[in-house]
Amino acid sequence: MRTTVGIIGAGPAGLLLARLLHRTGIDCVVLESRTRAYVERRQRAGMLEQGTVDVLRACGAGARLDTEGLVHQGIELRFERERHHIDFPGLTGGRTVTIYAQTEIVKDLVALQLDHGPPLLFEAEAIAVESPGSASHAVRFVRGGREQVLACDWVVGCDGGHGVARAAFPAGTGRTYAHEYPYSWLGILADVPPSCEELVYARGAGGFALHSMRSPSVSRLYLQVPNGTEAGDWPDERVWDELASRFAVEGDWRLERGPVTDKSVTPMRSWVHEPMRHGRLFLAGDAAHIVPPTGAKGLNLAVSDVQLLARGFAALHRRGSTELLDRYSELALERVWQATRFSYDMTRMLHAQPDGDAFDLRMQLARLRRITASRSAAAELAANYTGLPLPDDVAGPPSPPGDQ
Ligand code: FAS
Ligand code: PHB
Repeated sequence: MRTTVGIIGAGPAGLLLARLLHRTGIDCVVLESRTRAYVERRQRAGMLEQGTVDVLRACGAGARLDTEGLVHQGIELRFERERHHIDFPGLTGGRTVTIYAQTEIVKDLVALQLDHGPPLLFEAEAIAVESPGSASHAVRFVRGGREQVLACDWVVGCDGGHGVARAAFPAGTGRTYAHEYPYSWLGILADVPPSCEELVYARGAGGFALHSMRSPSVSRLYLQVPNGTEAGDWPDERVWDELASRFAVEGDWRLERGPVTDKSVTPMRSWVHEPMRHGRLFLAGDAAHIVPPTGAKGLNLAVSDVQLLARGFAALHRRGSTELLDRYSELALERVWQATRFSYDMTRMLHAQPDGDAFDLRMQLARLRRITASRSAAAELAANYTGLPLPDDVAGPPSPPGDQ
């Protein structure tokens, strides 16, 4: 097989990149190791920045998002039994966020691609990226028990936190920065209407809790738990009891309980690989960076990476200019480090530190009080949460040559 851009991974990064390249008239092929059913039901993110909504709409993947997405005007911070609303449009000049599950984004992009997009091969596991520094590449992959080769001019590793693309960086050409958090998240999906209009981030006496949702009838909730926790250690009633105590406030707010349909534990880490390019091999999304989900940045960073990359390929395709591709790693890492910092700050501010003492808690409460009392501090949180704008000259998807 031969193509221009070989893409490894059909998560949000790989699928959106294929969509944007296709609309620009650039050939590509996506290799995905899992089945379609698996990638379409893998529970992950749910909070979309304004910029993510804009690019999905602009590339023709916004129909269901527009009808089923839940647009939110802010979030609630909850601590010391008090409720504090952070008004995003008021603090950012009109920006909002949208709840629309990553599973649904993946379903929308897979359907578009299989309908009239470039090749998307499921159960095709990439095993190696060859000669990343040379003028032409090969991705060796296994499908149907047979080893095959995808020859391509460029390779983009959108293969997540445990992918193979990164391994193709010759020794000494890459460097990683990492921070492990001394706690994890236990997440549940429950068939019960959400007990709040918008997301609630709580620093309860027992630690962090988050009330999110997937639809008017499905709630998504998270609890801070010690590392090493198994989902089986937490029977449903124990989860609901602990959530209720961490969300407890003055007044008559009540946490509605219901059947738990999914329960999983996610470790928390911040991790960045630099650079995000070696020769004709690029990394995008979780293949290059992982953030704790407290700032809701994982999916959104993956989207902004491929927006930058698609613009770079469009400039090469149209004007023969590699200028934007040459700036990709620098521009993407600028955003990655800001999102990594914001996610770190949110995580440190809202989670009980296992080795923490009364002073640590006082520091967290003082930080929360500053944000809920000062317009400028609240505006800083709102700006980061709704998504820092991309540099003007690369904002938005590349416009298609003609509507496709
Ligand atoms: P993905 O990991 O989504 O996709 C990579 C794809 O590459 C996968 O489909 C994988 O099967 C495929 N692949 C891997 N190796 C391959 C190979 N050798 N050959 C072919 N294909 C290969 N973010 C939030 O904002 N909120 C959350 O609540 C949240 N929860 C999360 C929970 C978990 C368990 C994880 C891991 C992440 C979570 N995230 C969350 C972050 C998440 O949303 C990621 O940022 C997002 O999935 C990144 O998208 P991709 O970069 O496309 O990587
Ligand atoms: C989610 O809805 O899954 C979600 C939302 C916001 C976060 C993390 C997860 O910060």
